[in-house]
Amino acid sequence: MPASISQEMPICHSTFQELYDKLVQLFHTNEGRKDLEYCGVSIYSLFESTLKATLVCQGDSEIDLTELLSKAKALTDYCDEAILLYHFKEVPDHWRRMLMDSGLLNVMIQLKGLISIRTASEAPTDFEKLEPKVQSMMSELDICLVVSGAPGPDRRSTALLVLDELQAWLTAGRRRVKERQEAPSAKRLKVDVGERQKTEKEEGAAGRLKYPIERLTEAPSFEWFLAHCNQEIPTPFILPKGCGIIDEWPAFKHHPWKSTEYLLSVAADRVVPVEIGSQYTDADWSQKMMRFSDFVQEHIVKQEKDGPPAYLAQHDVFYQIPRLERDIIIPDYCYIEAELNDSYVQRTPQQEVLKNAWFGPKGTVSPLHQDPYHNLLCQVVGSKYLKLISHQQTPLVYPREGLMTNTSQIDVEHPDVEKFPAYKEVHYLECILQEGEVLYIPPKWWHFVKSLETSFSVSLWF
Ligand SMILES: O=C(O)CCC(=O)C(=O)O
Repeated sequence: MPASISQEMPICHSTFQELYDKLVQLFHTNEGRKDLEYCGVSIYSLFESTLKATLVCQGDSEIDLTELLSKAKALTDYCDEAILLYHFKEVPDHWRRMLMDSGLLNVMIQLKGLISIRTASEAPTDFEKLEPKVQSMMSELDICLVVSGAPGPDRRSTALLVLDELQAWLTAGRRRVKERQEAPSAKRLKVDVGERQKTEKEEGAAGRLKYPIERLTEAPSFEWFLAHCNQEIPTPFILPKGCGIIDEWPAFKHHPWKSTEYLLSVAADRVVPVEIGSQYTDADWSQKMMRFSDFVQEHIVKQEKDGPPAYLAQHDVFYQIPRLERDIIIPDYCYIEAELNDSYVQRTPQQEVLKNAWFGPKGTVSPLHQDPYHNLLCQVVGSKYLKLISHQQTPLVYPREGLMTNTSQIDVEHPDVEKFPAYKEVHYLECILQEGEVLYIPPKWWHFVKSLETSFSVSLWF
């Protein structure tokens, strides 16, 4: 992670200049972009000539900048089209590289435009004028980052630095505007994501569970955990709050994920993939890229009752927003290197721990499915109900055919036992995973998950 230019210092107009200089440095020679020639001579020359013209352009001519911007935009649009022609695993590197570089060039031109608006950004009106420009610049770059995967030397670190600094600039600007608008006594209380629904929480429900998953009283030793995972059929268990596994995560302390104010200060203007619909097995389910602040305002703070639920699900938000990665600490258990067997047939790519965020309002559902890895599901905010079924009983849960064989046909909340009679015989385990707890889910165990209130969890697959 590159060092932050601004750290906690007041953010001013010089942020734009520093980021622009960083991009000039990145594109300083064409060493790192020889392979862009594979995109064809016309695209490659359009990129190189636009870059050259950007570097020499004085920035005070709006016409020049508008023309340059439309060329950079044409390049990103062209790359998007080219990428769509391939299956996502087969997109040639040069198209992903060109998309990332054109996205960065696009930012460079817009930064030049911002630098030339010689306003004192301390004034709220100036900030309000620049805010939408910075927001749209960030959205465009974020989409290039997510779609391209940011290949190429220093591209990812540079794009993340730009996004992080612009986010800090916006957050600081908004704080200043708010401070000016509100007398200290009139300051609104911040809305904590988990707080509002506490009364609705299914108090005591844990006691009513029929087949509860075992809750350990303390963290087991590393050796015990390894031996447990190496069993032919390891069983799930819960590591309690306070046992020291995740209690020290900054996400519970000085960077509280419970606080929408904190989350927005880190990621308000980032664009993230959000699932829309009751569950991914439904016909009307879809995914869309959404500004994080819109997702939080519409689906977490307001908890829109009308319309389909939205879920930021199974997304490696930590790769996209490394500042959030600093809020978690991967437990040592994830590095045990358990033995492969019939249910654990493959390790994660490069044996890395696969981290995913699951953030959504009350009522999000992950339908009954199985995953190939050991999993520590860490509950950071709110609580979730989970039903687990061992893979030995796979025939009783009627896996789907085709591309979704890891997903059951059973609607756990309303099982159709006429159509799926064997499901009546299934033995299951269940739990309400509370804030601060960690659930171990063994490989291939079927699991159904429903949030009981606003919830933010992190799954760690290993
Ligand atoms: O929390 C959820 O909604 C699903 C979690 C999950 O499926 C997993 O961790 O593998």
